[in-house]
Amino acid sequence: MENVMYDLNKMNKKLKKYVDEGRFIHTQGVLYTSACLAMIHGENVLHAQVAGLLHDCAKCIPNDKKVKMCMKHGIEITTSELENPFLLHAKLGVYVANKKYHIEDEGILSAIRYHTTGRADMTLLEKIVFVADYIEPNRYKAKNLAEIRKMSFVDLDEAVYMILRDTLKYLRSNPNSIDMTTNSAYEHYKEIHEKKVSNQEEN
Ligand code: DGI
Ligand code: FE
Ligand code: FE
Repeated sequence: MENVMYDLNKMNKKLKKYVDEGRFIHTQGVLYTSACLAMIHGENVLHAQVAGLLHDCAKCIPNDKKVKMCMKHGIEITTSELENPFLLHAKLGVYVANKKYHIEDEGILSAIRYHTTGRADMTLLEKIVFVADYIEPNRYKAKNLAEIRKMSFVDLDEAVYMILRDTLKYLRSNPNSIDMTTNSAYEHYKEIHEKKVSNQEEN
């Protein structure tokens, strides 16, 4: 599917109608940041732009409608998703990107699917969108942002580790809300981080 052409301009115009202004500005930031990360880490730049642009395409659907749409279209809802229906915008984003924006590429769809929780052993495109979502220029609230931004262009796995570590720290006040996928993603990237640290200590 390498040769499929995507009309970013057309998708942009459509997306603008379905998300609020702040979300639209954020998705532009994720599109450009994903493109930059794709350039430096060797991913298909257009695929990174499409995934970045559409990653939050289901974000502005009201939460009760998110749940209803998932039930209607046979999308499984976990306990933590039922408690925090905003999490469903990732799974529902796959459905909307496929049905409304005609995206069929599995790599782009899985980058949308895992952009919120991450997962263990992500593909390069999944990691790029996951990281771009966190570091894009319009974000300003997260801790350690300058350090994580710099790391994203040096060691992507380490940047994923730092983001998951800080996200779980932030979510710690309500541990029941943490999705299993987020936890297993953290365990995976923590292990990679720790191996790196012990290798450095040996040398
Ligand atoms: O949609 P965005 O706001 O651009 O970003 P996102 O889809 O990455 O969502 C970010 C929020 O998701 C952030 O507040 C942390 C939260 N999050 C990530 N993993 C989990 C989670 N929230 C809960 N409750 N459980 C999780 O496992
Ligand atoms: Fe999101
Ligand atoms: Fe986002």
